[in-house]
Amino acid sequence: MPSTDTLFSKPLPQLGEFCFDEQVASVFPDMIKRSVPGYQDIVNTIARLAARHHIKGSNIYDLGCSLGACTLSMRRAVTQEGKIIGVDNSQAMLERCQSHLDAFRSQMPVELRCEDICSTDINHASVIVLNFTLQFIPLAARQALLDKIYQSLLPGGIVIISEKFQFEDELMQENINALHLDYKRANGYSELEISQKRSSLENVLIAETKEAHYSRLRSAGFSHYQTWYQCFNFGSILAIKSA
Ligand code: GEK
Repeated sequence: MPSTDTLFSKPLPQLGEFCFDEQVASVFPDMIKRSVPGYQDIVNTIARLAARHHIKGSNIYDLGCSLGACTLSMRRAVTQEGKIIGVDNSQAMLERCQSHLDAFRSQMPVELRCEDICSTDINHASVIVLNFTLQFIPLAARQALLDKIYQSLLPGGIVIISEKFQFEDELMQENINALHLDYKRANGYSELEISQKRSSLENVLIAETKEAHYSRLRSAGFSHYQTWYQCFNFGSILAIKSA
């Protein structure tokens, strides 16, 4: 049974910056399911996209793999020869990820790397996944990361970028954000939990508009991209490198 996320349920006098430590890793499946609308559908569809676009013998990258939800679902879905590389800079996440991987048998090799995704080597890739990871990368480093991703993709390869979105229109921002807060309340989070988590994430999770993501993808070299999923202020973009 996954543990319930109660990390922000008591008043915390010293509210530090959110980080992916052992405490967060231990409740992560519950936290992400109750906070991100559509998370499970996105993970399931990423596996289908990977199965459809993987090129035989090439690498699949899960950047910011956390406990390996996408790695595990892609490992089940992709049947031809290849390799999955999961990268995360949280050792606590990767230790749990490895035990999840060990719990199931598979022909598909998986390598886990405890590295910063901005400096990790990416090569011979046909599928690269950033499932709610880019939002934690410093703004100034995002273009270089997308440039590296474009360069390392084989023709016909894909990148999937799932993110929390910001909206330029203030009224829409307010209203769509309200829908997300209701989603969290409906999933059992109290006002205290919601507000303490928001403060702790303030300078850590930097959301951008879809237009900012599209513009970055264009600058990197992509000419085919589309948001394939959106629920409230959370969504996922698919970009394809021309064959
Ligand atoms: C999932 N994809 O379940 N380098 C490597 N990892 C990083 C970095 C970095 N610079 N910055 C943050 N991370 C997963 C969910 S969670 C999303 C991804 C969330 C890692 C961080 O340690 C964490 O594991 C992950 O990115 C973000 O499909 O918590 O909302």
